[in-house]
Amino acid sequence: MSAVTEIRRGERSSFREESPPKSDIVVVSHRKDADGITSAAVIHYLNRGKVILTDYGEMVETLEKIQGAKEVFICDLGLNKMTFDGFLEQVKRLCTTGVVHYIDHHPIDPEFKKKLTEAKVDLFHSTEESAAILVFQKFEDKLRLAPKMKVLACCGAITDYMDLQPYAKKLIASFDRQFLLYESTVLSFTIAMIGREGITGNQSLVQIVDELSEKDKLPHEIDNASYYSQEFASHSADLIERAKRDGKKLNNFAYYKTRESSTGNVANFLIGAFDVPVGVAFRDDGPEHFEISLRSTMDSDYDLGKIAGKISTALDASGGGHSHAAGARIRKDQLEDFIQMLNKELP
Ligand SMILES: [Mn+2]
Repeated sequence: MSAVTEIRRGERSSFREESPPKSDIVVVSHRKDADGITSAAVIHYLNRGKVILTDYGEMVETLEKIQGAKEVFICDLGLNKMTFDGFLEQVKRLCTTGVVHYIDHHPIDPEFKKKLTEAKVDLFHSTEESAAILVFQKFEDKLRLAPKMKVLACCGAITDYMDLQPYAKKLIASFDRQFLLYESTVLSFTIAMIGREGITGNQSLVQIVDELSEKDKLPHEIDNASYYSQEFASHSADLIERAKRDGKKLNNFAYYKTRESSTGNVANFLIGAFDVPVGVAFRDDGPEHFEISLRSTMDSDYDLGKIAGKISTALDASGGGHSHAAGARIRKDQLEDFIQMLNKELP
């Protein structure tokens, strides 16, 4: 029996009988990547509330709009010095009417952790696994008979490069690896295409969450997924050429200014095109800012999250992330400084 048939035959857990959506349950998750989308889908599958997708910059504003919720799930949204105070204020407010669950895997300041616990936030945090895997782990008792949700959690881990972590590895080993790689790729390419085409971005991504959870689809069954994947693959092949032609190489990194929404992919292509350990993509974020993605090879010893944090602090900008994948947002006039400082940090 193929992996797909097995999943199709998998029983749905009975507690999730066709109940109407509950508007007092809200899931807020990371918009841009497959880990955030799959985290939201698994929560939505279990609770059928309202789904809101957001990004670090708008996270506090998003929380401000939630009123009177009984349960709020916040997933895959890391915190930093710039966002924490506003975030804490909002979760404290939300805790007066209900329960706030914060499920995340980005590095967190111990002081933030303490303050969230004091505010009675239900904290489920570990840097060891992807957010979708943490969501699955937290609710594993309820998800045992939901193989499609298992697939989604695996997709979150794979697309976040956390598929070799202990829990993810075990979950992934329970399916066919190639099948999971296909599903993950289709999902992340679909998300990238929707971001790129800007088809009322947020709304379409919320629809994807809906298809994956309420409509019980796998990533390859999402409307237009094959078209999106094929288009994105062709587009990626072109992009490798362009990055090679127009990118610039310094000692240990290469960089490129792009209009792509999936700056992470561009950064990865630069690594291969220039044979460097680190790739950096800059993208216009409005008329005054650049959004920056940094990626490194798995065997690189640089901690990009720390480096992005250090440079951003020096530039009074925001930035941070994981050791092999990080991001920052700077003013356009800081571009040269950013490149020079990065060059010093990557000897
Ligand atoms: Mn993540």
